[in-house]
Amino acid sequence: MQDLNRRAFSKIIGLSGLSAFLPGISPFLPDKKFTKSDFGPDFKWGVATAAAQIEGAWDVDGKSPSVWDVFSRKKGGKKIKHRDTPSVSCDFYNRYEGDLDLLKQMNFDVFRFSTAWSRLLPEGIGRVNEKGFDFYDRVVDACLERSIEPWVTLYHWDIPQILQDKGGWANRDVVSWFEEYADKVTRRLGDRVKNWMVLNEPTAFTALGYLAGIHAPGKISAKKFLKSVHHTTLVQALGGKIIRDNVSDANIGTTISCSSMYSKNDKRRHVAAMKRMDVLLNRLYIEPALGMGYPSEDWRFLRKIRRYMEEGDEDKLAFDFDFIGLQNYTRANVKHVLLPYIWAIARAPEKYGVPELRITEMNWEVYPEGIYEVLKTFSQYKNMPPIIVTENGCAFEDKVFEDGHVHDVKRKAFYQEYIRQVLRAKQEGVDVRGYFAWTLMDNFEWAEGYEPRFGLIHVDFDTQQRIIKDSGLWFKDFLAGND
Ligand code: GCO
Repeated sequence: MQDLNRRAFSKIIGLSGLSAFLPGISPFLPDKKFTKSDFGPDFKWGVATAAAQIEGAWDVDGKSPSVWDVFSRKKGGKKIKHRDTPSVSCDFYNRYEGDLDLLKQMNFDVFRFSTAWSRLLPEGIGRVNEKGFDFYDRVVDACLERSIEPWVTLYHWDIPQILQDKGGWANRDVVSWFEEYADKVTRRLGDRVKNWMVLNEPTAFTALGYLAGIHAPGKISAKKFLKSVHHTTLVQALGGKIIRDNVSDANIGTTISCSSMYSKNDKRRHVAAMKRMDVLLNRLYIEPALGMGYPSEDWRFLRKIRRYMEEGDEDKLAFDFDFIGLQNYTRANVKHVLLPYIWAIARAPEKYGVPELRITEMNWEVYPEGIYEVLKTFSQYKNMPPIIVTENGCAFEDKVFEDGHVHDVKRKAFYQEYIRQVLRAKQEGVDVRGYFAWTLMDNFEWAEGYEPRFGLIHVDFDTQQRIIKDSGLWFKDFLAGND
């Protein structure tokens, strides 16, 4: 497990509760035309980003190091591809106005971004860094001036290192640390920001950070993993309550990564492995939030979480969210392996015959039906709130052509086909109310550094020059109603 990188782990992670066996290969290119108006006038179209991936300015204006600033420098930087760090990244901290202009040029009306805890409360708790708050005030105002709705994620994986030094998510105190942070951010921005997400993909930062050890803080410990899961689940619900208390007319959600699930074949051990993986990838955070408790019947290891629960905790896991953000990239084809705790791994797409054309830079299969499948599956939960697709996108190698453009044919086709599948789910009655592309511009892709490019905008990291890619130009036309 230790030497798995995220691309490899994404074969484990990445992926929703449908069990089926390898179906035929789906067409990559769309076979039916659709338009923006098919989604209705109130459907939200946005792009998503995260502070640690775009801002840079890692030590500027009073910001303290986040867990990613430190993790990316550990062991001479060898935890991150090409020893990249998030120090400068897209320099969004200084360039946000121009970047929001580009977002507007592509005709999006939502900008999803996260606030960096270590910029706002450099000691994690206590003292407030006014310069940090000024920055987010300016970003929010710059959105509103351009008629862009700001959608804010409170936590996108970047806990202050100072709190990590005290155990981070594995220390129960994180619940009160987060409470203070969330309270301060929502009081300050809540007069102008009405759309909030508590957490980004908790499975990723708990499992990759504490079980696989490939993301910050890079630990491998079952105990720490289970504790971090429980504390994160408490925070997920508590964060919702804080927003409800502090922000009038708030639209409150949280985001969950999800993938449709397949097993290698119908042998019992592979099907059981797929069910465990389904718990980890899809069910672990949504079910407690919906008042169903932890899904430990299909992954018995989770029963140990009881050891870390205090009296009354059971009643603190649920929250009545206004929406759930689902984030989908690929599917999981799972088999049983001798990997402790989970005893399962998602197979590399080439192992089950996926052609190269349909495999992204992250080694993820392009599987558009998967987004339809997860939307259908999640919508079957009792009491499931409306859904927003808060992330969907892909990394392919890009180049700037002689004509100065980035002709990213595969990315454009990817978006067309996935969005068509979102429409299919919507037309079959799934209450999906928005779609946010991942992501605005090429950025720091965690342990993969700057190599995989996910942006609708190409960034030259030497000059900070931006070019809207053909995929971004397609959105521009589509969202103008011209395509
Ligand atoms: C996630 C994160 C993003 C990633 C994106 C591509 O979903 O993992 O929200 O930060 O960059 O998913 O891997």
